[in-house]
Amino acid sequence: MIYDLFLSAMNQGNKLLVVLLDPDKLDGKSIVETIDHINHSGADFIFVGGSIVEESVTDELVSKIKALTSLPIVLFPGNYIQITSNADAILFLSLISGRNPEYLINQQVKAVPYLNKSELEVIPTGYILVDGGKETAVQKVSETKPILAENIDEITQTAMAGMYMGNKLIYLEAGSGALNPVSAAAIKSVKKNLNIPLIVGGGIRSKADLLEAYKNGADVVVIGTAFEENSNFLDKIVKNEHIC
Ligand code: 1GP
Repeated sequence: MIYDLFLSAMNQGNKLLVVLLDPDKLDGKSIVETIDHINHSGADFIFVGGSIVEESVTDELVSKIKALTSLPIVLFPGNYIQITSNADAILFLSLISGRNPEYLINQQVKAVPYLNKSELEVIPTGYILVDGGKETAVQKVSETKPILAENIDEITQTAMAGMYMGNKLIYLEAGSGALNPVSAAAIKSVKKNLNIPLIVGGGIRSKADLLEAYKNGADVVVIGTAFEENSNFLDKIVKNEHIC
């Protein structure tokens, strides 16, 4: 099971690296070359998803990726129509930093017929958008406000509420292409209060950012934009260098 990989990594202090592929941003890029880079990057998972992607695009893309890698493929959908049974698992997201019922329960209900037709492993995930210095796609599409970066208590309490509601992962998100990643203080405070794995993503653009997120308590770090802009970005990141 995919979730067990997250859990046992957390329990063993093993840090995990995820490359996020947004089907919307892959236009014109060679999938073969992209996946080849990922296969050699030390990444542990591939997440696929984006805020504005159409149904058939994800389905086709995931099939292609599957043929090119043995890494687990996890859906990170911006919308239920992106659900495809070709992947291994799905982050079943609730946007718990927001107050829009569409992304707290309605999308989830609409997802069920798709999930019923698939064998996807469903991983309940509390998704928390923190202000990363600019308006991001998630914010626009979900019509929700991120939590202000300095509101560490609110971020922490939201993460804990997400855990108490039964989520198995918490995803602290500054938004794709964020100017500022989630702060050290926020990651540390959330980590201290959680007993489930913590994913951190958004605006992580250097090896120093990555190591910093791990050091502060991220169990899993997601890299999207930095890899999209430079597919060599992860080449020098060796697995055992992850842990500080
Ligand atoms: C976005 O957390 C991911 O949902 C990755 O963000 O594209 O900024 O790396 P970046």
